[in-house]
This record gives sequence, structure tokens and C-alpha cells, in this order.
Amino acid sequence: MIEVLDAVELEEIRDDFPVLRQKVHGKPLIYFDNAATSQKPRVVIEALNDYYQRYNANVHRGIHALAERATREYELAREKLAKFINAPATDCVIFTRGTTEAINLVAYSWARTNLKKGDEILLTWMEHHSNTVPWYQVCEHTGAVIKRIELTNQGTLDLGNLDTVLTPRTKLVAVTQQSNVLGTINPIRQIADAAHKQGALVLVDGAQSVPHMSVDVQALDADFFVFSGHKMCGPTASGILYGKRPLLEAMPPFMGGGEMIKEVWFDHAKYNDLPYKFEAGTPNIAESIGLGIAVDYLEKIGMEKIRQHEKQITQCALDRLKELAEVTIYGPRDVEKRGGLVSFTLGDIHPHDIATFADQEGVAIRAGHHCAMPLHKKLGLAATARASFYLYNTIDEVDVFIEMLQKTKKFFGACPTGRAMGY
Ligand code: C6P
Repeated sequence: MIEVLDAVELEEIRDDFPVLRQKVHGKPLIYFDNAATSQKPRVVIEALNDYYQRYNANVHRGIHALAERATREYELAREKLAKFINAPATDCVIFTRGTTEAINLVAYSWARTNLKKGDEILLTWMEHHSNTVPWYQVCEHTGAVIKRIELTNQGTLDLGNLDTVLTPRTKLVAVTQQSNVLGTINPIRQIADAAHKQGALVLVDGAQSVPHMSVDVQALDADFFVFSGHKMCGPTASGILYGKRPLLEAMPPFMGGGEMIKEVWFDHAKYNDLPYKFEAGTPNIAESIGLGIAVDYLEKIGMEKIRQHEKQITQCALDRLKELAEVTIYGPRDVEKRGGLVSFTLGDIHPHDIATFADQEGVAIRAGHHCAMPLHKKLGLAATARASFYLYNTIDEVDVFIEMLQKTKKFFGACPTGRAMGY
């Protein structure tokens, strides 16, 4: 049986998020900017307070009671994160400040060491700048080149010719599990199987998937898997890099400093074991502990329930947006193939005008290129407006959002643009 959140549970969840109970410009806040960052439940805020008020200390260094407790809680968080993504071993889970840092770690440590002139890095047109620019930098450094998997006009990946796009020169496929603009959920296992057949590795950007669905890095056969804590009810500056053990063991450290060494002599050093080899300096202790608490919170509700809830909200938003004749929606129509966000344009009204108008009505959405400029350029767009949902959003909020768009349309007057992609 498919489990969904009932009205009572939804109200209880909303009560867990202090920030939601406020008015913005005199209107009840509707927070539809969850793809940028999610709100934090009280338990996570309290976990940060608790660390600073009761056991603030550095980890893996001190032998006093506070340091031992901080180390215990930090390592417990790592265990929770490993279990959450079904990592085969806890020490293959590295704390980072987020997706961007995790991808840069792989780009600097693995790619710069292993790639050479003429090698190929396969991206898609829907990648975030975090999964684009580090690879441009790798290419500048090594002489490798970027190739891209094309899109269908439904905003899904065109995998028809995957076997020819992948060549013996492809060394890495770096792909998002869910697009932050189109919402598209990509078939990672299919891509990984094809990549592995050619001897290429696969890095999966889970920034927009891990907060919203259950993820199993072993079932996906991802070589590297990265995500951010702040999009999944956790603190800012928290995140994870998971990598397969032989890869992580062979990689040189990303940064040098304290903690990442076993011993240091006058002119050289012996590096530490995993995961510490990649956690130089004092880490983001409070944030990583807070992320562990966020995982407890999400697991208690259930990732399947969260996904089902978001599907309902997204279906409602897609259906109701179509009431606006001038609207163009980007990405797949089928909620089975997309996550809980909708990017759209409303005739020729500038998306920034839509977002500004929305703000006046208490509705927080994002407008712009969403750090995916190649995709917007490919679509011939300067910007889109984006509403992105999470476990605490409601159908009633979608109704207010649509009313707000009706008002926006009336205020600005919208002329249809007949966009080629989207529907
Ligand atoms: N996207 C958005 O509004 P960081 O900033 O490191 O936590 O996450 C970067 C990132 C990487 N990949 C994807 C698919 C993302 O969506 C993001 C962050 C936000 O869409 C902020 S630009």
C-alpha cells in the first residue's frame, strides 16, 4: 500500500518548523524555495544549540570528556549518513561543506591525477554549475574534453545513443540524479551500467534527490555520490562525498593540514586512513552532527511518504498551472519521472517580476538561471521561475500560489511566447 501523509501528520510536521509560522509582507509565508535550501526542524536547531552549549570541543584530538563526546556524536552522524544512503562502509563517507565542495574534491584529487589530454568527461545539459565548472577546470588543467548527453523535448535525457556517446576515451560520467530546473529524475543505474562497460566512472550529484527520495548508492552502482545537508533539513555547510573504497584509497588528499596525516617528518608526511585523509583541519562538527539529526527526522517520517506527498503537490501544481493559458512548464509531464519542483515561464513576464510579485504575496519562489546557465542557454531562455516543494508544503498553498499567478498575469499582462520546449 502506498503511504501518504495525512492531514494530522502534515500539521504536526509544519509545527516542527518554527520559520513557517510567520507572515511576510502581512501574508502567511508560503515557502516554495526548497530546492535552494530547505527549512530546519526544531530538533536540528536544538542539536546545534546543544553542541555549542554542552559539549563544544574539537574532534579526534582531545581526551577530555567534552572532546570525547563531540567525537562520538560526530562519528555517530557519519554512521547515520552511511546507513541513509546504504553505503557499504562508514569510512567511505566523507563530511564536506556540501555538494560543491564534494565535487571539487573529486575533480582536484581524482580527475587531475587520472585524466590526460584527449580523455572525455561526459556531462548532461541539465547539470548545475557545481557539476560543470569543476570539470571545465579539470579540462583546462589536463587537456581532457567535455561532451554532453542531449535532452529530449520532454526534458529527459536522450539515452538512445548512449553507447555511441560513451567511447573508450570517456573516463567519467558526471550526472545529476534530479535536475534542479527540469525536475527530471534520471535513470542512474542504466547510465552507470553503460559507463562501466566502457571503463568510465560515474559521479552522481544527489543534491536534489537525497532530500526527497530514498537513495541506495550500491543499487545505483555510483562510484562517487555527493549531496548537501542544507537541502534536507540539515544545517548549511554540511554535506557528503561517498566513494567506492578502492578509488578513495588511491586518491591523493584534497587539502593538507591537521587530521589528514598519520605522521609528519621534516620534509614529508604519511597520510591518514579513510575518511580522515579527506577531512583536513577542524571539520564542520556542529553541522555534521546536525545533519545526522536531520536524517533521524526524515527517516522517522519515511522517505517513501515524503516522495508520495511531493508527488501529490507537484501533480496539483502542474494541473493548476495549466489553467493559465500563457504558462510554459519545463520538464517531464509525468510525476513518476520528476521530483517536487516546477520551473515555468508566464508568457513574456520576466521571471524576476513574477518572483517579486510573489514575494509581496508572501510566496517565496526562485527566479533566474538557477545556476544552470548552459541549460537555460540551450532552451533559449534567460531565466525561469521555479516553485520547489518539500514535506511541509500543502495543496492549499498551491492554490494560493495559483491565485497569486493570476494576479501577476493581470497586473503585468502576459503575452504567449510559443516556447519550443516545455508544455
Ligand atoms: N542548487 C538551487 O537553487 P551546494 O550549493 O553545494 O549546496 O549545492 C550545489 C548544487 C549542486 N547540484 C544541484 C543539482 C543543485 O541543485 C545545487 C544547488 C540550488 O537550485 C542553489 S544554486
